[in-house]
Formats: sequence, C-alpha cells, structure tokens
Amino acid sequence: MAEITSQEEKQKLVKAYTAMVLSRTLDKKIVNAQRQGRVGFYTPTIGQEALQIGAAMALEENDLIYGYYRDVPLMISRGVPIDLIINQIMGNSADISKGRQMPSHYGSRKHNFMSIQSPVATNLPLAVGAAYSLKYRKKKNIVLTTFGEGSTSTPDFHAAMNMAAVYNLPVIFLCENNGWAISLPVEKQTKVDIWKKADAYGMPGTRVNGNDILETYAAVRTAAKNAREGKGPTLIDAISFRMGPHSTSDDPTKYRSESVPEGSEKDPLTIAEAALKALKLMDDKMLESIKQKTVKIVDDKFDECEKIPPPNPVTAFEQVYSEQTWMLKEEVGDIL
Ligand SMILES: Cc1ncc(C[n+]2csc(CCOP(=O)(O)OP(=O)(O)O)c2C)c(N)n1
Repeated sequence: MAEITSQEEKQKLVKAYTAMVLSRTLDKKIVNAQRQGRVGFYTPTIGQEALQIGAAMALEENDLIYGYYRDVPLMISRGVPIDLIINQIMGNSADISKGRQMPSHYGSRKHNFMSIQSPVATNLPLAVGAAYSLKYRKKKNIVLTTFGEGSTSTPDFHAAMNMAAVYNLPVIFLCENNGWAISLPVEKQTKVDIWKKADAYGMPGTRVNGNDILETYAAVRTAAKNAREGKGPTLIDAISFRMGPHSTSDDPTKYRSESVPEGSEKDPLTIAEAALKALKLMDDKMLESIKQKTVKIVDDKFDECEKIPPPNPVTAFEQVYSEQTWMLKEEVGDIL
C-alpha cells in the first residue's frame, strides 16, 4: 500500500472514501432502476472507483478532465452533484443537454469536466489540444484524460500520445484497464502491456493496482507534479476489473466466467476500507454508518429527479444557434 503521511492527505482519503461509497450506491441504484424500466440505458462504473477517485485526489480544481462514459466516480469526486448525473441519464427537462444525448454522456463546465463522446478515444486528441493551449498560454493547470484499454487500439490514442510527447504537454493519460472491451479480453486486444506503449512515444509509462486508491493517487500525484513542472505527459496503466456488465444492454456471463464479487479482497472499496482502518481514520461502525446514510441520500435524490417532467419538445430547436434560422423557426411552428 502506498504511504500517505500528512493530515491534509488523510482528510482527502476520508473524503475520497465517501465519494467511493456514493458512486457505488448510485451505480447500483441506476442499474436496478434500468432493470425496473425507469431509465433506458447506463454504463456501470462498479470496480473502477478507486482509480478514478485516486486520480481526482491528486488534481487541482482548475485542472481539466476529458473523461469517458464510465467516469461517474471521477465526476462525483470533483463535486458534481448526483442530480446532474441522474437527470442526464433520465434525459429530463433538468438535464443540461435537455435529453439530446444518450445516457452516460455527462459533462459539467463548472467542474471542468468536458462532455463525454460516444466514439472511444476521441476525447484524447481533445485533451492534448487543451494541454497545448494551456502550455501556450503559460497556465499552471494540467489535463487528465481517461479511457479503457480497448481504446488504445484506436488511431486517436496513438495520435494523441505522439503529439503530447513531441510537444511535451501537461497531460496525464489514465488508462482504466478493466480487462475487457465489452466481450474482448485485454490479451486479445494487444500483445503488449499498455504502460509499455509509452516508451514508443517517449514518455514515462507506469502500471499501478487501480483497485488500490492510494497506489493510483501516488502515481497520478507524481505525473501531475511532472506535468506542472513542464516535464510533459505520462501514461498510467491502472489495472482494475469491470465488476459489472459493459452496459445495461450487456450480459457478461455469455463470454466470461471470472468475477470480483463485492466485498471481496480485490474490491476497491474493501481495499480503501482496510487503508482507512490501518491509518486509524475510521472503524467498522463509521464505515457502516456512511453506507447507510448514502443509501438514503441516493434514494431520495433519485425519487426527486424522477418527478421532473421530460423536456419541452421545442427545446430540441434551441441552444445550437445563437439566432434560430428560418428553417428551424418554421419547424418549431409546426410543433406548437
Ligand atoms: C471508435 C469506436 N469504436 C467502437 C465503439 C463501440 N464501443 C463502445 S464501448 C467499446 C469498448 C471500449 O472498451 P474500453 O476502451 O476497454 O473501455 P471499457 O468500456 O471497458 O471501460 C466499444 C468497442 C465506439 N464507441 N467507438
């Protein structure tokens, strides 16, 4: 287990654990709601809480995040309220994109969390472009971008890694290596360990146990320090396991037999709880109390969001052009 010593870091860990519990509880709530027909679709995050929240622990508020569809824990640890996430999944009138996007395509300008795109790895070149801009403008903030190991087989991954290294940009590539790209295991995805790909582009690459929040935190902390000091990008290969299905439309029992059950020794929450207890920051009673309270918070918020009506159809014609074109005006007229 990686070491943390300062009081500030210990407090961060306690906060991070509450974010982990909130993410896990929300995740289970949404999956159940999908099974009940209350939401249409969702990409579960269970199993990837430690690596995302560990990364967030090492960042500053003004650092930019270009994430992907499985990054709810990362959003939560940045302070994104859970109703923003629930409303997006429901596509109701309180959703910031007014139901235009499919579920799991969140974003929050306030939290420097860019909107998610569907095509995998398309966030990487954007992250590199943002890092270029920060460097050009001599800003001190940096960029974190995340992606699954399957996304490393795209041209966007290679173009982004190359440009980041050539221009020595302040960007961290965090590979959420959960072992599977839908039904394709990592061994069939690539012949080389993901972290070793960094060498081909001339940047440091490192592998961590992504189920261990402190290990991921330590790696991202080092990468962030380097990026801020002008020492360029890093690739971090955070090994984890996708404990749930790829999405609510997927049945992993059709293609894999391995599992990491909740509460088992590889579960990121179990590992975080052991760390909190070893550091004497929490005992079993406190851990249980956080879990209980969180269930109520999530249940209440979910019920609240469910009462919000769907978007007014005319909103489909808004927020694209600053002034509506005559064609749009005509179409809106047909609806009213
Ligand atoms: C460019 C592109 N190709 C294919 C897909 C279809 N697709 C959606 S998710 C996914 C698997 C991605 O796996 P990985 O990058 O490992 O992330 P994970 O879902 O495991 O977190 C694929 C192939 C897509 N969205 N975009």
